[in-house]
Amino acid sequence: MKNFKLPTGVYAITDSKSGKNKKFLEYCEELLKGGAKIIQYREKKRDLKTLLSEAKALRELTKKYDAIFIVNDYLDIALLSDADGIHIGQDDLPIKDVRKVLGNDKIIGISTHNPKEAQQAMVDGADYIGVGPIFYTETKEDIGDLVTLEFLDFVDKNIDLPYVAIGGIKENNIEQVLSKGAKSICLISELIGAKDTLETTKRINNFIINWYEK
Ligand code: 3NM
Repeated sequence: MKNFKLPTGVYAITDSKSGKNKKFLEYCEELLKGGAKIIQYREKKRDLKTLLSEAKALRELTKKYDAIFIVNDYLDIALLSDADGIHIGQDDLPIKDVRKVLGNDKIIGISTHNPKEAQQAMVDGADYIGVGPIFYTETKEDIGDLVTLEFLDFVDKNIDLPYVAIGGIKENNIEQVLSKGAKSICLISELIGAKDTLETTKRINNFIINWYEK
């Protein structure tokens, strides 16, 4: 997508594990009410029919809140749910092929973990990149080495693409991430695992926005 910009603030990602007993659409609505302007549907252990029906339901909800809707990994689910785009990993289909299927009006994001991957994402025509894991996290399995704030600093200074900082980011360490210039910040367990997802999202989202309006 031409000139795509990630919204400044919380980049929300769904995660039933962090949500424990919370109902999927209820916590998604709290994330959106709390101010998240982008939400990624990311569930690893679901059959395809459930993935599609949840993705379609979240597509409808995001329309109500005027938020961007991204699907993790599944190209078929992204197409069938009319998502705004897809987020893929390094081991997924190549960006050039995904672009052939989705066209130029959709958003393609890719997770990156080192300068080479970030530079390659630019060459391949990604619309944004994920930068992580910055800190230790138990939310994602097989996370690999932490990229630390050093890689975030590199991306901010050298990569001409919007990026989302991710991995182990909490209310008590978010300033370290903001200090590097990150404007789009993903917190999964901190928000979905919070007692009050709506209030926590609102507080953190406003904190990020205010940081850049200072
Ligand atoms: N991707 P939390 S880290 C989904 O580094 C995901 O690419 C990562 O969850 C990456 O905010 C991660 O609970 C999990 O730490 C982030």
